[in-house]
Amino acid sequence: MPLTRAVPTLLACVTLAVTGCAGGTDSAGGKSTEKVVNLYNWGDYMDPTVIPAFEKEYGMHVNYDVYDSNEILETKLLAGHSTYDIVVPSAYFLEHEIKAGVYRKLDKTKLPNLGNVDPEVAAGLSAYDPGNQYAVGYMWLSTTGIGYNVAEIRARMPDAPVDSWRMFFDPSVLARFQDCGVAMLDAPINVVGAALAFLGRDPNSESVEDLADVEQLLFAARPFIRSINSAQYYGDLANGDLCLALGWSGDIVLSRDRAKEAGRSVALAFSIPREGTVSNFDVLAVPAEAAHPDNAYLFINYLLRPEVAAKNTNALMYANSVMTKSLPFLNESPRHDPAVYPPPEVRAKLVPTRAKSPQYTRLLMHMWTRFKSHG
Ligand code: N2P
Repeated sequence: MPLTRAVPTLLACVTLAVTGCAGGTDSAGGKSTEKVVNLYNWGDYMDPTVIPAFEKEYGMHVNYDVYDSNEILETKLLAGHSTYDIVVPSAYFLEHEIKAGVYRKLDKTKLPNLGNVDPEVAAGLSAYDPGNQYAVGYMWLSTTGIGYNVAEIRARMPDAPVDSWRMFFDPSVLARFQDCGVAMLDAPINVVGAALAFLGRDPNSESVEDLADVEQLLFAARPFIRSINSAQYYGDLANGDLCLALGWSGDIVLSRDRAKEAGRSVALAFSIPREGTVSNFDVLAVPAEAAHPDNAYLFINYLLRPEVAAKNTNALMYANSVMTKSLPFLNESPRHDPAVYPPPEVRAKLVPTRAKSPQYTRLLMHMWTRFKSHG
């Protein structure tokens, strides 16, 4: 919604500039003094009370526009002329985007709460952003795993291997769930990472042979898959419209809890497969062309307050980057949920998704387009 809300404000200020507008554009640096932050984020990826509380405290207006894939975000950033002040890429896309020059180096003097980010998280992020110069951790852990409707799966296969990628990559298993609805993320790097984990290969492999083997698995699964998306599947699981999804931890765990709270008969579960899986690390970054960088810093700094970071984890079921300091503010459920904070033996099986080369990405995207359209 919100980008469209930004446009009238900007236009109004340009029109009023002659007569004096509270906002307006500083012709020297292209920086605007308007009290606006244009945030471009994943859908369902911020507690709904966080933005109004920030707006009230600072007298700012936050426009929240959404996307549902790193590929969409990257295409916009590389095309230039985006109007965003803050974006939320996954670290494995950030690395390439930094090299492409789309981000502004952070002015850390404007981010006094940076010290709240756990050193372990900042160190993990520095593998993608050396020296932590361009990005701040937002959610440090999302895993790609299996979301399922317990009763529907059990009814079709009492001994279904719900903790194994065989659920998707063994067609004799997957075929049993076709009628109750199967979905997969539209996130090629994560889906391929999952398939490589199933094959016992390196989930970050860029080998052409590995990709060919994954392609075979995906094409064999395709006839049984009803939808490929990253923003609808979790609502569909909660409504009972799907019974199995290859998806992201927080979205599935949240749907599970919402269905329970609403007293629906749908009981959902999330599992991290025993073959291992990929994890993602999502960050906050300021595009080089942002018109309101100082407002962006103010909002990023606000998100790094331990109580605010905890609100986001409580609402989203993803572990935040203010890991230790936000713990006292967490609800029981994310704090003790192994899907949100996996125990050490499960964490040992998580492989952080690494940046992919442009050559490999081209091959992968070709394969993915064919996979999606394959009947
Ligand atoms: C939120 C999706 C979060 C992205 N709906 C996980 N990397």
